[in-house]
Amino acid sequence: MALTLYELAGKDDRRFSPYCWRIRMALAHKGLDATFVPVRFTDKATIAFSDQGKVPVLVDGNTTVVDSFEIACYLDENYADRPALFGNEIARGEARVINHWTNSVLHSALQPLVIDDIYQHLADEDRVYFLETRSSRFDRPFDQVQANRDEDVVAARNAVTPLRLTLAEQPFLSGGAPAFADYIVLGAFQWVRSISPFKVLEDDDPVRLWRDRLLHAFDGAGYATTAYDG
Ligand SMILES: N[C@@H](CCC(=O)N[C@@H](CS)C(=O)NCC(=O)O)C(=O)O
Repeated sequence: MALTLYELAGKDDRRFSPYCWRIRMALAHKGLDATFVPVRFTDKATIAFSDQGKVPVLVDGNTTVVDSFEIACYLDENYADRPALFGNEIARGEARVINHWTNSVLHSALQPLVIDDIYQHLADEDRVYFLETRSSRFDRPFDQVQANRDEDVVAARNAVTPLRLTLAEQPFLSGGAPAFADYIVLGAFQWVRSISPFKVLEDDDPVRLWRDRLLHAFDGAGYATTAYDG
C-alpha cells in the first residue's frame, strides 16, 4: 500500500517539525517507504482533507491518520509483521508519558533557545502567521528571547537529566534498541538542529551521543536532511 506523509517544511525545504520527525524515524524503523509531501504552515488547503490543520498527516491507501502518537499506534497495528515501535501495551503506555513530557517540558525548554532561528528559517509566506500565532507565548521579540541562550541553555540541559541517567545504563531510551519513545525525544533535537546552529547538547553529553547514534541509524535517515551540526 502506498504511504504518504505530509510534513512541515520551511525555507529551502527544511523539514523542521519535531512531530513529523518522529514519523520519519518510525517509517524507517519499520522499513516502510513513503512519499513525503512538504506543507507550509499557511498551506492548510493541502491537508484540508484530514479535517484538521496540523502535520504530520499519514495517508495509507484510503486511511488518513493524524497526530504523531496515533500514527505510530496505527503503524504498529497495521504493520505488525515489521519491527515494533512499542512492543506491548505496557511499553505503549510508558511511551505516552515520554510523549507528554516531551511535548510539554522538553519542547518548552528548547523553543525559547531557538525561536528566532525558527522564524528566520520559515518560508516567507509563513512569517506573518508565525508571528501572529507564536508571539503571545513570549514577553519580548524573538531575537531578544534567544539573546541569552548561552546561559539559558543550562535549564534545558538540566531538564534532560533523566535521559542522561537512563543512557548511562542502556544505549537507548527504550532499552537495548531504539523504539518510538526514542523517536519522540529525537524529534525535539532534530527540530533544533534543522533550523539552528546553536549547540544545546555539549559534545560529550551522553544525550548528544545517543542523538548522533540515532541520526546515523537506518542508513542515516535522520542525518540526511538539511541541518546544522550543532
Ligand atoms: N499532537 C500533534 C501535534 C502536531 C503539531 O503541533 N504540528 C505542528 C507542526 S510542528 C503544526 O502542524 N502546526 C500547525 C500550525 O501551528 O498551524 C502530534 O503529535 O502530531
